[in-house]
Amino acid sequence: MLVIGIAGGTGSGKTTVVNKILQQLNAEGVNVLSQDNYYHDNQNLTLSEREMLNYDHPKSIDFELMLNHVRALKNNQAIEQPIYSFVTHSRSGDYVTVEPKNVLIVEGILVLTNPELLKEYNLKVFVHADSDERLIRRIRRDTQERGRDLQEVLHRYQTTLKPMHQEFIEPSKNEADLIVPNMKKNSVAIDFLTTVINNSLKKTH
Ligand code: UZR
Ligand code: MG
Repeated sequence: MLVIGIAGGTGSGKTTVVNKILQQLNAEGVNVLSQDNYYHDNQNLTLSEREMLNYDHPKSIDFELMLNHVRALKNNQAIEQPIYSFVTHSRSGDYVTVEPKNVLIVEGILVLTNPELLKEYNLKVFVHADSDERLIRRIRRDTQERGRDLQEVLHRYQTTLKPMHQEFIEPSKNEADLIVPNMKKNSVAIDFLTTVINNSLKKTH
């Protein structure tokens, strides 16, 4: 199995890059494990307490579970993945069964920050977009899709997202084998990526 880690700041367009890769590869053979489903479950806290938490620090992620799942899939075992809700900031209590496939993409802002997880990847990718671009995208997404208001988004960006980005996410770029620009058209970079993936699939299978 080929395991690919794809990180990048909030609003850098990781999901878009992953979707473009899926379009070019045989999507049947690819699993995507999103960090979004591996936030710690804070059911002991109230909703307003959970809204106050820092979701951009590595400690907010259940890396132990994520690592177990990556290793299980590599050992050809299916996993029960928790489903997480951004609305309630907690696990929904439902699970999806994920069967092992030839390619595993692990995607999320912090997936290149965990030393144990880094050892599991065959290819490490960092998606780059300038911070003003990322802020614009984040404002659009949070106001249009996540029901947050502008003041709330700006406050969170300034007090949490930006410092966490500088402390943890940006330095993890150093771990990357490949930096994919995602400011405008990046079809050449995507072609490189899918070629690398296809070549290593040919080699290992
Ligand atoms: P991307 N996040 C939530 O908003 N709620 C949660 O319960 C868990 C995570 C957000 C988190 C982070 N920040 O910046 C973002 N906040 O998900 C990362 N607030 O996702 O890479 O798609 O931007
Ligand atoms: Mg995303």
